[in-house]
Amino acid sequence: MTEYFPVSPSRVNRIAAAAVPLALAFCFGCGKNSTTGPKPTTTFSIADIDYTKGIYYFLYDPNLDQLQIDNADIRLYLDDYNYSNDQNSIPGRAFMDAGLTGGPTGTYGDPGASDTTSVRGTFTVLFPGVYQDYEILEMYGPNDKVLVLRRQISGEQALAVTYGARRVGQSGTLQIGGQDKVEYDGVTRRYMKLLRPPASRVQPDPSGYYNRDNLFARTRDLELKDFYQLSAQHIDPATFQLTIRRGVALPPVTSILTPSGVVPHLEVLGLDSYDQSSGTPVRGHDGKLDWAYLGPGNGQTFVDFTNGILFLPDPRPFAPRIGAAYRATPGGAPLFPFDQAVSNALFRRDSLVGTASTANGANVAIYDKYVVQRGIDAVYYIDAQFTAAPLLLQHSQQAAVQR
Ligand SMILES: [Ca+2]
Ligand SMILES: [Ca+2]
Repeated sequence: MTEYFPVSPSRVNRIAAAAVPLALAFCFGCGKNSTTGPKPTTTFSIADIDYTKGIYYFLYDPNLDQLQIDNADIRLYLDDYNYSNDQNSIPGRAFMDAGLTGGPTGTYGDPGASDTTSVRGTFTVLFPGVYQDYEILEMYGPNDKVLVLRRQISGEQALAVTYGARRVGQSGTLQIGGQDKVEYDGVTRRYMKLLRPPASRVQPDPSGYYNRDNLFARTRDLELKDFYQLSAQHIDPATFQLTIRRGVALPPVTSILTPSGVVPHLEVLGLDSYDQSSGTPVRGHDGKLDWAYLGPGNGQTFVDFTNGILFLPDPRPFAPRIGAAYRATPGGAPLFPFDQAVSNALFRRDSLVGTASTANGANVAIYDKYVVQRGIDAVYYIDAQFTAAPLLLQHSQQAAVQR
């Protein structure tokens, strides 16, 4: 069983604010009938290991800090590891945080104030906007903002950011990075907060797993691991069905038998926290996908039907960092208070916190193993069934054939 532990009042308020009763932004079954004739039903499966990588990032680690940031104060920088396009780039030094962002005072580069673990590079500013380089999402509420990049980053590329912020519960403002400092070699570098270091800087421990004792490995928590691409666009919501299965057995294993009854994986993964059978969402479970995100107001559903993207609210849906195993001392504070608060808000009767061989076994490997092997490490599968508009690529292929 998932354990529920008290979190600090500020954390409770933080998540409670995000979990306001869910506006019925989208109505399943209310879709207009297609006027272009029946479309074929697609069945799509994706393994737990195939979460989207290199696209979604927090602006700071919500397990370590809590900041209010105006979007207008954000400056995002990319070192694309390509020297041929550096005409409009600047030298930069990006620092990671082991605790509070930029230390207590938001100061980078001072060993007495914050960690000096950092990477130097040649950075180009990225621009916000629907047709630009990135956008800001708020599925975890207005404080814990999420960056979505237009282009995936990988390999030796580095992502960094500067912003003004207010630390929740404190007065005054912080300037996180943005200072230009002349360094030991005479080069003036802009100090930044590191969001993603070059891959070669993030090394596993001898067991083959990433370990938070490696400071660069901590930056891995800035990348979200709970988005999945459904390889479809313009999905018809009225046709959308989702199940989550363990393994490849027949009949498929889509639930967990617990002392309190059968708990579908849909609820275990945090996608069924409301009973909507009466038309008004109430806390509980109806065995059906909830309509909206945990987050408020923005009208986003768990499924972005237009772009074919599934969001699972738990930061590590297939191995949540919650409960007794993730507290420093028995009964003590959670090591990952944000993860715990999200889980508490999900209200699920069980979650994947067990050892690998148990019915609610966690799959830690997909998040922390250095070399993930599909045949060994994929355990859970997301199965979606829907009708959708043909992808643009298919259109162009058909057009080519017709010519
Ligand atoms: Ca470059
Ligand atoms: Ca539901």
